[in-house]
Amino acid sequence: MLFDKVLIANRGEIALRILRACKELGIKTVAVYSQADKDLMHVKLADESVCIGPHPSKDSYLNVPAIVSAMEITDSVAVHPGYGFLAENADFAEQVQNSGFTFIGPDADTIRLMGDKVCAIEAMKKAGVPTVPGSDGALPENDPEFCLATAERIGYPIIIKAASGGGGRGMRVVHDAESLISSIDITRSEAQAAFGDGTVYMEKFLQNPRHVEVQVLSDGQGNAIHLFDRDCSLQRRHQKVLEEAPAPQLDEKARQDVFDACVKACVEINYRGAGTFEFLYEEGHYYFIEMNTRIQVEHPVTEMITGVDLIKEQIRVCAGEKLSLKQSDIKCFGHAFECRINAEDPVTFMPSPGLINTYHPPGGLGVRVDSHIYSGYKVPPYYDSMIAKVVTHARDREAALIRMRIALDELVIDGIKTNIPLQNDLVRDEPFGKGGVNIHYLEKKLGLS
Ligand code: MV4
Repeated sequence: MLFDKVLIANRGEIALRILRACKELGIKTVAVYSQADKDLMHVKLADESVCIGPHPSKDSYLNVPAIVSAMEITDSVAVHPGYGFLAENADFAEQVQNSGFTFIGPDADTIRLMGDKVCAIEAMKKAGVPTVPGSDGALPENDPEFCLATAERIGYPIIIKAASGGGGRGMRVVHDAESLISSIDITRSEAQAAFGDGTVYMEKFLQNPRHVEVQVLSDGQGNAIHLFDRDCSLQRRHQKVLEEAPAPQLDEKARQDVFDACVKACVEINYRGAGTFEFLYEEGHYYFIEMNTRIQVEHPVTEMITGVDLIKEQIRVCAGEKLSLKQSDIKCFGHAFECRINAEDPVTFMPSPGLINTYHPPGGLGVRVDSHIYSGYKVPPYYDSMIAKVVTHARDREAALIRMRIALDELVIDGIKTNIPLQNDLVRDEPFGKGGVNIHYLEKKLGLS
Protein backbone atom coordinates (compact mmCIF):
# COMPACT_ATOMS: atom_id res chain seq x y z
CA MET A 1 0.00 0.00 0.00
CA LEU A 2 1.28 3.43 -0.96
CA PHE A 3 0.99 6.28 1.52
CA ASP A 4 -2.50 7.69 2.17
CA LYS A 5 -1.27 11.22 2.82
CA VAL A 6 2.13 12.88 2.42
CA LEU A 7 3.29 16.12 4.00
CA ILE A 8 5.58 18.22 1.79
CA ALA A 9 8.23 19.81 4.00
CA ASN A 10 9.54 22.30 1.48
CA ARG A 11 8.58 25.32 -0.61
CA GLY A 12 8.85 26.73 -4.12
CA GLU A 13 9.24 24.72 -7.29
CA ILE A 14 10.21 21.45 -5.61
CA ALA A 15 7.16 21.51 -3.33
CA LEU A 16 5.00 21.84 -6.45
CA ARG A 17 6.97 19.07 -8.20
CA ILE A 18 6.40 16.73 -5.23
CA LEU A 19 2.72 17.69 -5.07
CA ARG A 20 2.26 16.71 -8.71
CA ALA A 21 3.95 13.35 -8.16
CA CYS A 22 1.73 12.64 -5.14
CA LYS A 23 -1.40 13.53 -7.11
CA GLU A 24 -0.41 11.15 -9.92
CA LEU A 25 0.06 8.40 -7.34
CA GLY A 26 -3.35 9.14 -5.78
CA ILE A 27 -1.75 10.32 -2.54
CA LYS A 28 -3.38 13.12 -0.52
CA THR A 29 -1.13 16.11 0.09
CA VAL A 30 -0.41 18.50 2.93
CA ALA A 31 1.49 21.73 2.30
CA VAL A 32 3.30 23.43 5.16
CA TYR A 33 4.34 27.03 4.71
CA SER A 34 5.85 29.98 6.53
CA GLN A 35 3.99 33.24 7.14
CA ALA A 36 5.85 34.76 4.16
CA ASP A 37 4.74 31.92 1.88
CA LYS A 38 0.94 31.83 2.04
CA ASP A 39 0.76 32.71 -1.69
CA LEU A 40 2.86 29.76 -2.86
CA MET A 41 1.34 27.85 -5.76
CA HIS A 42 1.51 24.44 -4.06
CA VAL A 43 -0.25 25.79 -0.97
CA LYS A 44 -3.22 26.62 -3.18
CA LEU A 45 -3.16 23.20 -4.87
CA ALA A 46 -2.62 20.94 -1.85
CA ASP A 47 -5.52 19.11 -0.23
CA GLU A 48 -4.64 20.75 3.09
CA SER A 49 -2.19 23.38 4.25
CA VAL A 50 -0.72 24.31 7.60
CA CYS A 51 1.19 27.47 8.52
CA ILE A 52 4.16 26.28 10.58
CA GLY A 53 5.73 29.55 11.67
CA PRO A 54 7.25 32.91 10.79
CA HIS A 55 9.55 33.42 7.80
CA PRO A 56 12.99 32.66 9.23
CA SER A 57 13.69 29.09 8.08
CA LYS A 58 14.71 28.01 11.55
CA ASP A 59 11.19 28.89 12.75
CA SER A 60 9.34 27.15 9.91
CA TYR A 61 10.96 24.92 7.26
CA LEU A 62 13.64 23.81 9.75
CA ASN A 63 11.25 23.70 12.71
CA VAL A 64 11.11 19.97 13.43
CA PRO A 65 8.51 20.04 16.22
CA ALA A 66 6.21 22.22 14.09
CA ILE A 67 6.52 19.87 11.11
CA VAL A 68 5.98 16.71 13.17
CA SER A 69 2.97 18.40 14.84
CA ALA A 70 1.57 19.28 11.40
CA MET A 71 1.90 15.59 10.43
CA GLU A 72 0.00 14.60 13.57
CA ILE A 73 -2.89 17.05 13.18
CA THR A 74 -3.35 16.23 9.48
CA ASP A 75 -2.95 12.43 9.83
CA SER A 76 -0.06 12.45 7.37
CA VAL A 77 1.82 9.16 7.23
CA ALA A 78 4.98 10.28 5.46
CA VAL A 79 7.02 13.41 4.81
CA HIS A 80 8.86 14.38 1.64
CA PRO A 81 11.72 16.76 2.47
CA GLY A 82 12.63 17.83 -1.09
CA TYR A 83 16.15 19.33 -1.23
CA GLY A 84 17.84 21.74 1.17
CA PHE A 85 16.20 22.45 4.55
CA LEU A 86 15.79 19.10 6.37
CA ALA A 87 16.45 16.81 3.39
CA GLU A 88 19.78 15.49 4.70
CA ASN A 89 19.21 16.01 8.40
CA ALA A 90 19.63 12.60 10.04
CA ASP A 91 18.15 13.80 13.35
CA PHE A 92 14.99 14.91 11.56
CA ALA A 93 14.69 11.57 9.73
CA GLU A 94 15.14 9.81 13.06
CA GLN A 95 12.49 11.92 14.82
CA VAL A 96 10.05 11.31 11.98
CA GLN A 97 10.64 7.56 12.26
CA ASN A 98 10.41 7.61 16.07
CA SER A 99 7.09 9.45 15.81
CA GLY A 100 5.72 6.57 13.74
CA PHE A 101 5.91 8.30 10.34
CA THR A 102 7.94 7.57 7.22
CA PHE A 103 10.73 9.82 6.03
CA ILE A 104 10.87 9.71 2.22
CA GLY A 105 14.57 9.06 1.89
CA PRO A 106 17.08 6.58 3.24
CA ASP A 107 17.39 5.52 6.90
CA ALA A 108 18.62 8.10 9.38
CA ASP A 109 21.76 5.97 9.77
CA THR A 110 22.48 6.10 6.04
CA ILE A 111 22.01 9.89 5.99
CA ARG A 112 24.39 10.12 8.95
CA LEU A 113 26.93 7.86 7.23
CA MET A 114 26.92 9.97 4.05
CA GLY A 115 26.95 13.21 6.06
CA ASP A 116 30.34 12.18 7.40
CA LYS A 117 32.49 12.38 4.26
CA VAL A 118 35.29 10.30 5.81
CA CYS A 119 32.86 7.43 6.48
CA ALA A 120 31.12 7.89 3.12
CA ILE A 121 34.40 7.68 1.19
CA GLU A 122 35.48 4.63 3.18
CA ALA A 123 32.16 2.85 2.51
CA MET A 124 32.34 3.64 -1.21
CA LYS A 125 35.96 2.61 -1.53
CA LYS A 126 35.08 -0.73 0.11
CA ALA A 127 32.31 -1.19 -2.47
CA GLY A 128 34.73 -0.60 -5.34
CA VAL A 129 33.86 3.01 -6.19
CA PRO A 130 36.99 4.92 -7.30
CA THR A 131 38.03 7.62 -4.81
CA VAL A 132 40.59 10.44 -4.69
CA PRO A 133 44.09 9.46 -3.47
CA GLY A 134 44.15 10.76 0.07
CA SER A 135 44.63 10.24 3.76
CA ASP A 136 42.26 7.24 3.86
CA GLY A 137 40.54 8.46 6.98
CA ALA A 138 40.65 11.40 9.37
CA LEU A 139 43.92 13.24 9.96
CA PRO A 140 45.21 12.63 13.50
CA GLU A 141 45.45 15.61 15.84
CA ASN A 142 48.89 16.67 17.07
CA ASP A 143 50.76 14.46 14.61
CA PRO A 144 52.40 16.88 12.14
CA GLU A 145 54.91 14.21 11.06
CA PHE A 146 52.10 11.93 9.85
CA CYS A 147 50.32 14.79 8.05
CA LEU A 148 53.51 15.95 6.33
CA ALA A 149 54.36 12.38 5.30
CA THR A 150 50.81 11.80 3.99
CA ALA A 151 50.90 15.00 1.91
CA GLU A 152 54.34 14.04 0.61
CA ARG A 153 53.05 10.61 -0.41
CA ILE A 154 49.97 12.05 -2.18
CA GLY A 155 51.95 14.90 -3.75
CA TYR A 156 51.12 18.63 -3.66
CA PRO A 157 48.80 20.38 -4.23
CA ILE A 158 46.50 18.70 -1.72
CA ILE A 159 43.14 19.76 -0.31
CA ILE A 160 42.06 19.64 3.34
CA LYS A 161 38.34 18.99 3.79
CA ALA A 162 36.04 18.94 6.80
CA ALA A 163 34.41 15.52 7.31
CA SER A 164 31.12 17.28 8.13
CA GLY A 165 31.46 19.76 5.26
CA GLY A 166 30.42 19.20 1.69
CA GLY A 167 29.04 21.30 -1.11
CA GLY A 168 32.11 23.48 -0.94
CA ARG A 169 32.04 24.34 2.75
CA GLY A 170 35.11 23.74 4.90
CA MET A 171 37.90 23.21 2.37
CA ARG A 172 41.41 24.58 1.93
CA VAL A 173 43.97 23.96 -0.83
CA VAL A 174 47.61 23.58 0.21
CA HIS A 175 50.47 23.95 -2.27
CA ASP A 176 53.53 23.22 -0.14
CA ALA A 177 54.76 21.67 3.10
CA GLU A 178 55.50 25.07 4.65
CA SER A 179 51.82 25.99 5.01
CA LEU A 180 50.42 22.46 5.56
CA ILE A 181 50.18 22.29 9.34
CA SER A 182 48.75 25.80 9.81
CA SER A 183 46.19 25.10 7.03
CA ILE A 184 45.09 21.89 8.74
CA ASP A 185 44.74 23.74 12.04
CA ILE A 186 42.68 26.56 10.51
CA THR A 187 40.41 24.17 8.57
CA ARG A 188 39.94 22.12 11.72
CA SER A 189 38.91 25.07 13.89
CA GLU A 190 36.64 26.48 11.18
CA ALA A 191 34.99 23.06 10.87
CA GLN A 192 34.60 22.82 14.65
CA ALA A 193 32.94 26.25 14.70
CA ALA A 194 30.71 25.64 11.66
CA PHE A 195 29.69 21.99 12.13
CA GLY A 196 30.61 21.19 15.73
CA ASP A 197 33.02 18.60 14.33
CA GLY A 198 36.71 19.33 13.78
CA THR A 199 37.41 16.13 11.86
CA VAL A 200 39.38 16.82 8.67
CA TYR A 201 40.89 14.67 5.92
CA MET A 202 43.27 15.13 3.01
CA GLU A 203 42.95 14.50 -0.71
CA LYS A 204 45.04 15.09 -3.81
CA PHE A 205 43.80 18.42 -5.22
CA LEU A 206 42.51 17.92 -8.77
CA GLN A 207 43.20 21.13 -10.65
CA ASN A 208 40.82 21.04 -13.62
CA PRO A 209 38.13 18.42 -13.04
CA ARG A 210 34.58 18.24 -14.29
CA HIS A 211 31.69 17.62 -11.90
CA VAL A 212 29.94 14.47 -13.05
CA GLU A 213 27.26 12.77 -10.96
CA VAL A 214 25.44 9.46 -11.24
CA GLN A 215 21.73 9.13 -10.40
CA VAL A 216 20.59 5.95 -8.66
CA LEU A 217 17.36 4.43 -7.41
CA SER A 218 17.45 1.65 -4.85
CA ASP A 219 14.80 -0.16 -2.83
CA GLY A 220 16.79 -1.34 0.17
CA GLN A 221 15.68 -4.86 -0.72
CA GLY A 222 18.61 -5.79 -2.90
CA ASN A 223 17.52 -4.00 -6.07
CA ALA A 224 19.32 -0.96 -7.44
CA ILE A 225 19.68 0.75 -10.80
CA HIS A 226 21.53 3.75 -12.19
CA LEU A 227 19.90 6.34 -14.44
CA PHE A 228 23.03 7.54 -16.21
CA ASP A 229 24.89 10.72 -15.38
CA ARG A 230 24.70 14.51 -15.34
CA ASP A 231 27.39 17.11 -15.89
CA CYS A 232 27.09 19.99 -13.42
CA SER A 233 30.41 21.69 -14.07
CA LEU A 234 28.91 25.10 -14.88
CA GLN A 235 28.85 26.66 -11.43
CA ARG A 236 29.67 29.88 -9.65
CA ARG A 237 30.72 29.79 -6.01
CA HIS A 238 29.42 26.22 -5.65
CA GLN A 239 26.01 27.24 -7.02
CA LYS A 240 25.15 25.20 -10.10
CA VAL A 241 23.91 27.30 -13.00
CA LEU A 242 23.29 24.99 -15.98
CA GLU A 243 23.27 21.19 -15.99
CA GLU A 244 22.94 18.50 -18.63
CA ALA A 245 22.33 14.79 -19.04
CA PRO A 246 23.96 12.57 -20.09
CA ALA A 247 27.41 13.89 -19.23
CA PRO A 248 29.19 14.42 -22.56
CA GLN A 249 32.64 13.33 -23.70
CA LEU A 250 33.67 10.81 -21.07
CA ASP A 251 35.79 7.70 -21.33
CA GLU A 252 33.08 5.15 -22.10
CA LYS A 253 34.77 2.18 -20.38
CA ALA A 254 35.41 4.16 -17.19
CA ARG A 255 31.85 5.49 -17.35
CA GLN A 256 30.25 2.05 -17.51
CA ASP A 257 32.54 0.80 -14.72
CA VAL A 258 31.46 3.70 -12.51
CA PHE A 259 27.76 3.02 -13.21
CA ASP A 260 28.29 -0.61 -12.17
CA ALA A 261 30.21 0.42 -9.05
CA CYS A 262 27.45 2.84 -7.96
CA VAL A 263 24.78 0.17 -8.32
CA LYS A 264 26.89 -2.34 -6.42
CA ALA A 265 27.50 0.21 -3.65
CA CYS A 266 23.73 0.82 -3.29
CA VAL A 267 23.15 -2.89 -2.78
CA GLU A 268 26.10 -3.16 -0.41
CA ILE A 269 24.93 -0.35 1.90
CA ASN A 270 21.30 -1.38 1.48
CA TYR A 271 20.44 2.09 0.16
CA ARG A 272 16.78 3.09 -0.10
CA GLY A 273 15.47 5.95 -2.22
CA ALA A 274 16.89 8.24 -4.87
CA GLY A 275 20.55 9.09 -4.51
CA THR A 276 23.41 10.78 -6.31
CA PHE A 277 27.07 9.81 -6.41
CA GLU A 278 29.20 12.91 -6.99
CA PHE A 279 32.46 12.51 -8.86
CA LEU A 280 35.26 14.67 -10.07
CA TYR A 281 36.34 13.58 -13.55
CA GLU A 282 39.77 14.41 -14.90
CA GLU A 283 41.78 12.90 -17.77
CA GLY A 284 39.64 9.79 -18.12
CA HIS A 285 39.46 9.02 -14.40
CA TYR A 286 36.60 9.25 -11.91
CA TYR A 287 37.07 10.22 -8.29
CA PHE A 288 34.16 9.87 -5.83
CA ILE A 289 33.82 12.87 -3.51
CA GLU A 290 30.36 12.75 -1.89
CA MET A 291 26.99 11.03 -1.97
CA ASN A 292 23.76 13.03 -1.78
CA THR A 293 20.89 11.19 -0.16
CA ARG A 294 18.18 13.53 -1.46
CA ILE A 295 16.40 14.27 -4.71
CA GLN A 296 18.44 17.00 -6.40
CA VAL A 297 17.51 20.27 -8.06
CA GLU A 298 18.76 18.98 -11.43
CA HIS A 299 16.82 15.68 -11.38
CA PRO A 300 14.63 16.78 -14.36
CA VAL A 301 17.42 16.33 -16.93
CA THR A 302 17.66 12.68 -15.89
CA GLU A 303 13.88 12.33 -16.08
CA MET A 304 13.91 13.75 -19.61
CA ILE A 305 16.55 11.33 -20.98
CA THR A 306 15.13 8.24 -19.23
CA GLY A 307 11.38 8.96 -19.04
CA VAL A 308 11.43 7.89 -15.39
CA ASP A 309 9.60 10.00 -12.80
CA LEU A 310 12.26 10.04 -10.09
CA ILE A 311 10.02 11.51 -7.40
CA LYS A 312 7.32 8.91 -7.94
CA GLU A 313 9.88 6.09 -7.86
CA GLN A 314 11.46 7.59 -4.74
CA ILE A 315 8.07 7.67 -3.02
CA ARG A 316 7.29 4.10 -4.11
CA VAL A 317 10.50 2.54 -2.80
CA CYS A 318 10.26 4.50 0.44
CA ALA A 319 6.72 3.15 0.90
CA GLY A 320 8.32 -0.31 0.91
CA GLU A 321 7.60 -1.31 -2.67
CA LYS A 322 10.21 -3.21 -4.60
CA LEU A 323 11.86 -1.34 -7.46
CA SER A 324 9.62 -2.03 -10.45
CA LEU A 325 12.29 -0.98 -12.93
CA LYS A 326 15.16 -3.21 -14.00
CA GLN A 327 18.42 -1.86 -15.34
CA SER A 328 17.47 -3.12 -18.80
CA ASP A 329 14.30 -0.94 -18.64
CA ILE A 330 16.46 2.18 -18.40
CA LYS A 331 17.48 3.59 -21.76
CA CYS A 332 19.11 6.92 -22.43
CA PHE A 333 17.27 8.77 -25.16
CA GLY A 334 18.71 12.01 -26.49
CA HIS A 335 20.04 14.86 -24.41
CA ALA A 336 18.65 17.37 -21.90
CA PHE A 337 19.72 20.73 -20.47
CA GLU A 338 18.49 22.62 -17.43
CA CYS A 339 18.91 26.36 -16.94
CA ARG A 340 18.32 27.55 -13.39
CA ILE A 341 16.47 30.86 -13.38
CA ASN A 342 17.27 32.97 -10.33
CA ALA A 343 15.73 36.20 -9.04
CA GLU A 344 19.08 37.97 -8.98
CA ASP A 345 20.97 40.83 -10.55
CA PRO A 346 22.66 39.39 -13.66
CA VAL A 347 25.76 41.51 -13.09
CA THR A 348 26.28 41.49 -9.32
CA PHE A 349 24.49 38.19 -8.55
CA MET A 350 22.77 39.89 -5.61
CA PRO A 351 19.27 38.56 -4.88
CA SER A 352 16.46 40.55 -6.53
CA PRO A 353 13.19 39.63 -4.86
CA GLY A 354 9.89 41.43 -5.54
CA LEU A 355 6.69 41.41 -7.53
CA ILE A 356 6.51 39.51 -10.82
CA ASN A 357 4.29 41.61 -13.08
CA THR A 358 4.37 39.36 -16.10
CA TYR A 359 5.35 35.74 -16.41
CA HIS A 360 5.31 34.00 -19.74
CA PRO A 361 6.84 30.51 -19.73
CA PRO A 362 8.24 28.94 -22.89
CA GLY A 363 6.66 25.83 -24.37
CA GLY A 364 6.57 23.38 -27.23
CA LEU A 365 7.89 19.90 -27.84
CA GLY A 366 10.76 18.97 -25.53
CA VAL A 367 10.37 22.04 -23.31
CA ARG A 368 9.61 21.70 -19.62
CA VAL A 369 9.41 24.40 -16.97
CA ASP A 370 9.48 23.48 -13.28
CA SER A 371 8.36 26.62 -11.48
CA HIS A 372 5.93 27.84 -8.86
CA ILE A 373 5.80 31.45 -10.03
CA TYR A 374 2.87 33.23 -11.69
CA SER A 375 2.00 36.77 -12.77
CA GLY A 376 1.30 38.71 -9.58
CA TYR A 377 3.46 36.45 -7.38
CA LYS A 378 5.81 38.27 -5.04
CA VAL A 379 9.20 36.55 -4.58
CA PRO A 380 9.99 36.85 -0.87
CA PRO A 381 13.52 37.95 0.11
CA TYR A 382 14.03 35.25 2.73
CA TYR A 383 14.79 32.14 0.69
CA ASP A 384 16.90 30.75 -2.15
CA SER A 385 16.62 32.93 -5.24
CA MET A 386 15.91 30.10 -7.70
CA ILE A 387 12.41 30.65 -9.11
CA ALA A 388 12.31 28.38 -12.16
CA LYS A 389 14.09 25.64 -14.05
CA VAL A 390 13.85 25.63 -17.83
CA VAL A 391 14.54 22.15 -19.18
CA THR A 392 14.84 21.14 -22.82
CA HIS A 393 15.14 17.70 -24.36
CA ALA A 394 15.87 16.61 -27.92
CA ARG A 395 17.36 13.75 -29.94
CA ASP A 396 20.91 15.01 -29.50
CA ARG A 397 22.94 17.59 -27.59
CA GLU A 398 23.00 20.22 -30.31
CA ALA A 399 19.24 20.03 -30.86
CA ALA A 400 18.55 20.26 -27.11
CA LEU A 401 20.82 23.31 -26.93
CA ILE A 402 19.04 24.97 -29.87
CA ARG A 403 15.75 24.27 -28.12
CA MET A 404 17.10 25.94 -24.97
CA ARG A 405 18.12 29.06 -26.90
CA ILE A 406 14.58 29.36 -28.26
CA ALA A 407 12.98 28.58 -24.88
CA LEU A 408 15.03 31.26 -23.13
CA ASP A 409 14.10 33.75 -25.84
CA GLU A 410 10.42 33.00 -25.22
CA LEU A 411 10.71 33.25 -21.44
CA VAL A 412 9.46 36.55 -19.98
CA ILE A 413 9.76 37.41 -16.29
CA ASP A 414 9.04 41.10 -15.74
CA GLY A 415 9.23 43.12 -12.54
CA ILE A 416 12.35 41.62 -11.00
CA LYS A 417 15.91 41.12 -12.18
CA THR A 418 16.85 37.61 -13.24
CA ASN A 419 19.86 35.72 -14.54
CA ILE A 420 18.16 35.06 -17.91
CA PRO A 421 20.77 37.25 -19.67
CA LEU A 422 23.56 35.07 -18.24
CA GLN A 423 21.78 31.87 -19.34
CA ASN A 424 21.23 33.35 -22.81
CA ASP A 425 24.96 34.02 -23.03
CA LEU A 426 25.89 30.53 -21.82
CA VAL A 427 23.73 28.60 -24.27
CA ARG A 428 25.51 30.50 -27.07
CA ASP A 429 28.99 30.08 -25.61
CA GLU A 430 31.29 28.27 -28.02
CA PRO A 431 33.41 26.13 -25.66
CA PHE A 432 30.29 25.12 -23.71
CA GLY A 433 28.61 24.23 -26.98
CA LYS A 434 31.43 21.78 -27.72
CA GLY A 435 30.85 20.12 -24.33
CA GLY A 436 33.07 19.02 -21.47
CA VAL A 437 34.15 22.33 -19.90
CA ASN A 438 35.51 22.06 -16.34
CA ILE A 439 34.35 23.43 -12.96
CA HIS A 440 36.39 26.63 -13.36
CA TYR A 441 35.07 27.54 -16.78
CA LEU A 442 32.16 29.79 -15.74
CA GLU A 443 34.04 31.74 -13.08
CA LYS A 444 36.91 32.31 -15.53
CA LYS A 445 34.50 33.43 -18.24
CA LEU A 446 32.78 35.83 -15.82
CA GLY A 447 36.16 37.18 -14.72
CA LEU A 448 37.14 37.96 -18.28
CA SER A 449 33.99 39.03 -20.12
C1 MV4 B 1 37.73 18.83 -4.74
C2 MV4 B 1 38.28 19.62 -5.76
C3 MV4 B 1 39.51 19.27 -6.24
N1 MV4 B 1 40.16 18.20 -5.73
N2 MV4 B 1 38.41 17.79 -4.26
C4 MV4 B 1 33.88 21.51 -3.98
C5 MV4 B 1 32.52 21.11 -3.54
C6 MV4 B 1 32.68 19.80 -2.86
N3 MV4 B 1 31.59 18.97 -3.21
C7 MV4 B 1 33.98 19.27 -3.34
N4 MV4 B 1 34.62 20.33 -4.06
C8 MV4 B 1 35.81 20.15 -4.66
N5 MV4 B 1 36.52 19.08 -4.22
C9 MV4 B 1 39.62 17.49 -4.75
N6 MV4 B 1 40.27 16.44 -4.25
C10 MV4 B 1 37.54 20.70 -6.24
C11 MV4 B 1 36.29 20.97 -5.69
C12 MV4 B 1 35.57 22.07 -6.25
C13 MV4 B 1 34.39 21.87 -6.95
C14 MV4 B 1 33.84 20.62 -7.13
C15 MV4 B 1 32.65 20.45 -7.82
C16 MV4 B 1 32.01 21.55 -8.37
C17 MV4 B 1 32.54 22.79 -8.21
C18 MV4 B 1 33.72 22.97 -7.51
C19 MV4 B 1 34.27 24.25 -7.38
C20 MV4 B 1 35.41 24.43 -6.68
C21 MV4 B 1 36.07 23.35 -6.10
